[in-house]
Amino acid sequence: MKYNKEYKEISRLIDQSSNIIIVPHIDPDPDGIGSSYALAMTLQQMGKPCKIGLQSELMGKNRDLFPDEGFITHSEESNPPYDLLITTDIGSQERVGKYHTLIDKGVPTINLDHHIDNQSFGDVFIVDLDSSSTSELVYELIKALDGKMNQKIATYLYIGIVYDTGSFRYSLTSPKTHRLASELMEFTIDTNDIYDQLFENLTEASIKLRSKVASTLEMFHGGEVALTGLRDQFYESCGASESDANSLVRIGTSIQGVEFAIHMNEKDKNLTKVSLRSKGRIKVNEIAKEYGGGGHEKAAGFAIKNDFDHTKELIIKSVVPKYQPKKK
Ligand SMILES: [Mn+2]
Repeated sequence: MKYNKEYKEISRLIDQSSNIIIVPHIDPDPDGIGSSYALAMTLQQMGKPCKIGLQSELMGKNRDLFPDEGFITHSEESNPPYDLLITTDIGSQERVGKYHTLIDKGVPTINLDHHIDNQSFGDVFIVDLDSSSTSELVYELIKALDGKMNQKIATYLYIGIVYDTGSFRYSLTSPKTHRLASELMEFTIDTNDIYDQLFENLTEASIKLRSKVASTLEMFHGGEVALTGLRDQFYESCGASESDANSLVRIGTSIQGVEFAIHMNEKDKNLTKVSLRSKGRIKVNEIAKEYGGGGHEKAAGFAIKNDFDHTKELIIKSVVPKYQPKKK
């Protein structure tokens, strides 16, 4: 198996621990929470006391999809103290939030993720860029740990996979993703209800945010390249949070004739994230690499340590021209 060494090390850390905390990222999405719920239930079945550490209460669809199973906490403190931290779906370390004090104190840390910008922190990490979701990766970990699958665990993993793959549409959806999903479906999952709750149940804020981002659209190369941007101030004006800001790069890719979509995300005054999507005419991972990022031929990203306007200038001057238009 691909991660045999890591599985062994993870198993050893779990054996040694007596109070585990699992932490998904700030403003967690259904993949972060689903994978955490599935792992927490598995560890509890193995007789390991286990909590899931959140920064705030679950809201909106997350609250509907993830009922209180008794393991949510909002504190990094515990008696006895936590002696193992497992982060799920967290690409960058600052998104560990207040639970980072555990890392600072030297609590052993396992990092399970599939983001291209993962800083590979932690004592053991599985950062699998080919995984459709952290839930897919956690499913394989549960199998490796000889955990027992049940209807609830299967449901939570299925939610994470369906969410992160946009219901099996995005390019990281692999034959393996479908195989796992079919195995999970053997546990009688209400797939239709999950789909509705995830995708037909948008918040007003997310629609407003989408329309704000759509209004930033600029086209280049005769309509083959689309550029959109999410400004930090949009959140406040739309009453939105990061959990409302999903798949915004797809505004560009969904436009007829677009071959190359670029989406900028203003993180703060000195950091702008850039997502790139290609329909195949341009390899976006090669561009991302030039700027210290990474990814796949059709989906990649990087971050620029500069403000939004300067990043936009750079994109228009240096990234857009890399595309060779079909028609001239
Ligand atoms: Mn994810």
